[in-house]
Amino acid sequence: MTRSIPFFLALVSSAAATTAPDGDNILWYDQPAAKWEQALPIGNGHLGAMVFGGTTNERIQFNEHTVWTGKPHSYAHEGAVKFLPEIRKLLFAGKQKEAERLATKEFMSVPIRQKAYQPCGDLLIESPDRQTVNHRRWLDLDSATATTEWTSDDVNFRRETFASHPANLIVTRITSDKPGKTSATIKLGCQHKDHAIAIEKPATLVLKGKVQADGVAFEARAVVTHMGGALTETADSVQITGADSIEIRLTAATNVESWKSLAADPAARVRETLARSSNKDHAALLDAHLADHRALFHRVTLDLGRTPSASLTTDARIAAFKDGKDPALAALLFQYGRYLLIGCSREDGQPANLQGIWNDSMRPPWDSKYTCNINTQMNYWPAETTNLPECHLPLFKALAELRESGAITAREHYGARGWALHHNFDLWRGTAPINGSNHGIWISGAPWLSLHLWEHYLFTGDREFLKKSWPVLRDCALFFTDYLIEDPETKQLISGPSNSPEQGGLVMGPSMDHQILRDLFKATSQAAGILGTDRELAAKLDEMRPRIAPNKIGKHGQLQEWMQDIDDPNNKHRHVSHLWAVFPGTDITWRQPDLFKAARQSLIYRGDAATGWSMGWKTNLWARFLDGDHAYTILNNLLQPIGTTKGAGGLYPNLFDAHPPFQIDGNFGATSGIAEMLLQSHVPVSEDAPSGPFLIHLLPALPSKWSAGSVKGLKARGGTTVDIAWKDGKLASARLTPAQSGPVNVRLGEKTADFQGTAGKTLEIDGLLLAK
Ligand code: FUC
Repeated sequence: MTRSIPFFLALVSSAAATTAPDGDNILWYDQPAAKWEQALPIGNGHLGAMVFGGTTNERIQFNEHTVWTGKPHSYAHEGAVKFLPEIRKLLFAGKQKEAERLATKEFMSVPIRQKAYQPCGDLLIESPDRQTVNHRRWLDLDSATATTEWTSDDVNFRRETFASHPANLIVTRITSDKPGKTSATIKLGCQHKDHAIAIEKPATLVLKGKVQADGVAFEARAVVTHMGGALTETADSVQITGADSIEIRLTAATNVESWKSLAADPAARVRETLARSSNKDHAALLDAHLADHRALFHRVTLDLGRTPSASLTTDARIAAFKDGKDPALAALLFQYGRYLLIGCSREDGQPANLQGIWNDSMRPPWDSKYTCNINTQMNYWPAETTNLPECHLPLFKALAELRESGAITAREHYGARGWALHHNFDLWRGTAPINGSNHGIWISGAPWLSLHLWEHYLFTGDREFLKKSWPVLRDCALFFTDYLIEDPETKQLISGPSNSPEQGGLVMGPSMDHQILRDLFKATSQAAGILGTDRELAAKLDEMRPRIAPNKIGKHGQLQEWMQDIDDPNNKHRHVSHLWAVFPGTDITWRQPDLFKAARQSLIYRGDAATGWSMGWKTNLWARFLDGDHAYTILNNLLQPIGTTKGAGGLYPNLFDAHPPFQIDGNFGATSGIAEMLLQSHVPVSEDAPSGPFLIHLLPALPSKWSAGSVKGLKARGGTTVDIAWKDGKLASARLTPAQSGPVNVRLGEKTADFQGTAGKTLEIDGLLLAK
């Protein structure tokens, strides 16, 4: 009970009313969560949980990353390739509907839909039904701990929950400021029909369940310990009365050995996990958790100024954000994205799905799978820029697996070498086109995701990583050397059948595909050079690249979304796919003023209001258009309570982003967007050297609302760590710590300056020096 003294003092000082807990990176509330979107997320990449923060009834809803419907399965449509020439012929002849009909019949995934991510169970903690006062609950992003406090019969209680990555446990501890006053009945619950709950001695709750008879089987175990008091085990609960403190250690596992096998033993896995920590006391578990989390979280700080509004409850802050008096809420949202990525994407875990790792629904929206015509990629946009490259690794592991399953799709659907991925994948690594031919046949899942490997290399300079990833990158490009087809009219190389997500139906030659492929071919050829390998392929890519249909400016001054000049300036569609070239791509930068202007015009036509992730994307785009105030306008629209603007996104009380409904990509899009407003590094110093060095562009899109502030620890391509401070809307100072010795090229406004950098040595630059 060594921690009970500071806890009691803290309570005394705040007992008068519910006041904000200490700290800048806090989400807090004065009511328990009534809905899931009010509960607070914790996670360790394998387990995720939503903490409701009740007093007499606590619910900790938990997930395990591999609890999915379905089982290992290849979704490729055998023999689909026979129909590819006819589908293309129909599209070239302008017979879109016929092409879609034929594709629906002969070209789609078997079955047509992929599988869904599922909830695992509930940890339920009932305390004696007494009157409670002084309730408050919070999530501290700095300690990755969800805490609930309340007073009952003059006893002050505290319940703290964290998800430890090193121990793979969710740990809950209940303490109070008076000895012998802590009592609780602890149970497990589960939504899956096929489940059983039992109690094993000593004081262990066991949940065994199956998603479907021949599919995923899971087991969760919660071990209860207590100091003082008495313990009773019933048929389905563990009861503690009159204790000084109670601790619960929960873990879960499945039979999923890999995407190809269900041979693992969930019972052995959970027992092994619990045994690994059995000799560690609570303090040791907590210390290991804090060290692990903080090693990642502490790398970046952002200060946009703090006002009295920052002490309001988080839901009240969201409601008031539009008043412009709470810049710290934008900083909190930024850090929340980093916190969530640490919580849902850790080495050896599954990548972050549409809801990260958090899901309470048996039928989650879009199956909470991996939609990769924007969403999965957006989840990883902040990984490199906000200094969390390790969190990118689960995606890379999935890519290596998709290379295998996608090779079958490449062969069966396209008669091509390499690998292909359409607009979704699931736990079973489905890669064939799903749902509907008009939007499911979209071919750029693999190249867009493969470019994340290249970006990781650009940021980290890790040559070993590039070497290891080479087969994925190489085979992805290889596919397109077989797949691209000459347009009979223009003689340019075009993509197709494909679509501009998710509108306009099945077409030949959507602009987005070509933009992605130009970046892919450039990256792959560069990577081959760096690794000294596959010279023939690199030469082929260099030869094909200039023949890919170029970006075109249309009659409305817009960047064309398709080969034909058919864009509707009134189209407000959430997808802004043809602007991929500007962000996250590099096909169009400020170095090509005409195309840059046309792309900007297209974004103006699309408007500002949008779904959650679409606003996330637009924030990044306006930052790349070097317009901080417009980026802020979008952020301001995103940072509103859900329901404020009909049909548009916003935030739930727990700061989860709303498509609506909850979809986590918008959170990551917002974090990435704020980083892009403060630092950009995608433009190489010389166009002849696309793999760097890059211009380190300081404060490229600083909004006038953030007149003073500082950011520390952002990353630029080339591996430079960047700290920036600004005042009166102008750079005050910057500290750049390069990872490699060599020139450091800094850009501020339209001025650039070159410095000589030494690896690991910080260069201090003041604003005046650069302004000259
Ligand atoms: C794409 C989007 C939808 C949604 C879904 C998960 O299909 O067009 O808006 O985000 O993914």
